[in-house]
Amino acid sequence: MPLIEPGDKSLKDLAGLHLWHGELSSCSQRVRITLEEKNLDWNSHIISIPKNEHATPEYQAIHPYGLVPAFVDNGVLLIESCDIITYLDENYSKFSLQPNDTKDQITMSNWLILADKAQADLKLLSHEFLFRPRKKMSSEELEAFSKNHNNQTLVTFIKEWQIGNIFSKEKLDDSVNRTDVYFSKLDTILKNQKWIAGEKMSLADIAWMPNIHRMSLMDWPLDRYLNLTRWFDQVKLHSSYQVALVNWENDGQAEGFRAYVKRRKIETGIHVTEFGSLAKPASL
Ligand SMILES: N[C@@H](CCC(=O)N[C@@H](CS)C(=O)NCC(=O)O)C(=O)O
Repeated sequence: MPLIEPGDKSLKDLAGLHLWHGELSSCSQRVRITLEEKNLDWNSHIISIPKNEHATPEYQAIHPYGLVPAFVDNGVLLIESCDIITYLDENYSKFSLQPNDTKDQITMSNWLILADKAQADLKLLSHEFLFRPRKKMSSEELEAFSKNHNNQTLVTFIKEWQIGNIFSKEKLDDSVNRTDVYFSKLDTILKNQKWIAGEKMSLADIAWMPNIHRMSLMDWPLDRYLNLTRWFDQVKLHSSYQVALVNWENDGQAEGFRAYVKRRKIETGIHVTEFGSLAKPASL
């Protein structure tokens, strides 16, 4: 895992664990869940994405791509959520989140890589099916964001999202299809074991919790995957899911998302189940 040389040199003097994170950010959620599972004390620095706090020069001197999360352990900066949770497990060995068996360890590593790959689809689907009610940026605000944020991939994405009323059907179909493939693969694995990498909860489960949670908010038909649904029910019983993910949502936020998803479907017919493989019956 590459160590990042921070633009903000004062980070090197920070003692303890520090996390720059967004309340709803899935990548932040997996780091918070790991910190909670490992019972570690940490310092919280909220970066509000809706308020574009990730576009400030100060934050971009911490995270070179202006994304959340960023993490500092006693002056050492780390980015990339799956790298951070792996680092935490390797360096804070109490309450290990790794399977004991080598085959299961490989499964865990593979699902961490896939969680990272799934991020672009999670982002597109979340911005389409959940985040549209966020206040639209004025042309001046969009211009300022484009000028201030150094991450051109993010700027292009945000412009496309802000300017249009809906992403292209092709993009939405592709993201739905890839997500459905991941969920179906997880469902198959979970047919014969309790957790993604064996009989013990591991980093692989933590990496995928935010994704399934996010899709449940957008009314993704999780009942198509019976074993994954059973897994999610067992996740919900873990206090780390409640403390580090659900409790960071504002009061009524989940209900607000669900109401929006329902209203949009009634008013416009637009709903995630109208796209890609979800538009077909589960058996086809
Ligand atoms: N691969 C990175 C992805 C980081 C990322 O994309 N973070 C999102 C939140 S989960 C973000 O900062 N988005 C900014 C935005 O949507 O404007 C990781 O796992 O940490």
